[in-house]
Amino acid sequence: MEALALDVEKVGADVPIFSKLFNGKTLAYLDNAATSQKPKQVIEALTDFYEGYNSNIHRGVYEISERATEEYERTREAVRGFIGAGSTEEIVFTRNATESINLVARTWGESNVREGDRVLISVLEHHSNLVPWQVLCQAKHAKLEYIGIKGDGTLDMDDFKEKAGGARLLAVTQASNVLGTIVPVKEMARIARREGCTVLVDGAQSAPHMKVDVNDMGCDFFALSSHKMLGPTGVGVLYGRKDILEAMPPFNLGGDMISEVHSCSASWNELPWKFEAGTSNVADVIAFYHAISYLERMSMESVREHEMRITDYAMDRLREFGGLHLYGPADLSKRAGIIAFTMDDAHPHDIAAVLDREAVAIRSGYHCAQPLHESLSLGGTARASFYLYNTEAEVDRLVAALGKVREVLGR
Ligand code: C6P
Repeated sequence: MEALALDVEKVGADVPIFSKLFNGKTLAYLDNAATSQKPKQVIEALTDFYEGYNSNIHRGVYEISERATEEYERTREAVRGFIGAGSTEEIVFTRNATESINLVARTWGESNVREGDRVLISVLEHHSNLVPWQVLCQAKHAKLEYIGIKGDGTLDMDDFKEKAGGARLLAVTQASNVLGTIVPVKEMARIARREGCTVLVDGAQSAPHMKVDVNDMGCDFFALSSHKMLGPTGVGVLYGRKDILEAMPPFNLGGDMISEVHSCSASWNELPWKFEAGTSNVADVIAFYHAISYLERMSMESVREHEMRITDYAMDRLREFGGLHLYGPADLSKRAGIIAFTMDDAHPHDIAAVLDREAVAIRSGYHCAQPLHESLSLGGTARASFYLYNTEAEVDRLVAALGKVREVLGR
């Protein structure tokens, strides 16, 4: 498919929520790390499904069910291409990235992590790539170890290299949802796998924003969420290398994931359906196809370039504003479009609440990464995060609204 030049205005016009008014103003939506807004192509696909061919999949031999099955499986093929996987057998639909990671912890982890093993994660991790491993390690009497970060917010590769030898699993994010740090997962996977360590990459904050190629990256597992990349909520993806998925026991048990069931025994369906028990989130998976097509039409390279430009502009404007502490790498090539910051004597929730009055949406708090905040001795941060539809004018609105925070809080 020929990529279109990224026309930010046109993308904005495709997203219906941007034509609504909030407090009499259009929305400056800067909370894209939490979830993205949806273009009409995705919203219309949901309506088309429910109005035109709503049915269950993999079961009916009538027209609308066959169409639903075809479109559901078409999304799987689109995801495969989007992340560079070798086969659709390696693409499992889940509810979100969190469930993808839990699936690995509860199946692969249950059968592969043993007493005394070491599981390696980083200080950057979101709770979704931390708590499942914490609980698994506690149950198995294994050791959870953290790779540290350096003063500039980048991962401490020396620390990683020291800890990689003999670890059972490396589970690491490709992009931090707080510092924006882009982690060199390809280099890490090469080192870890040479040491016989299995590698899981949390792609929740990378897949929506940059070109991802799981084969080139060399990971064993990769997790993402549709809702952060223009798609609907309720759809996640787990990529797993075929030989590993084949050896893993199923996660949930029930309809669709079985091959045969007798009163005292059952056998499992082929990949990837072995991991998709019960009625799937058919409509949302089908609509996710339109999100992927949309991103591919723009090209992930231009999405990344645009976000680097906006982030650069925002960092400059926020530095000029003064009195803010910005966290994460200054080097844009090592940073996703996420800026966490604090303002002296202003609680991050108060900042977000004042910004909301100006219809500027940001997130505040721990962002589900409390250990990271604790390691930085921070009680929370305010966070602006960008996507392909954000403009410099919206960054200007963020800065102007921060001026209001100063006025309101008397700083
Ligand atoms: N971070 C944020 O505001 P789910 O909720 O399963 O779609 O994604 C979980 C997840 C996993 N890893 C990383 C790096 C993430 O950033 C997230 C979600 C959102 O930062 C919601 S807490």
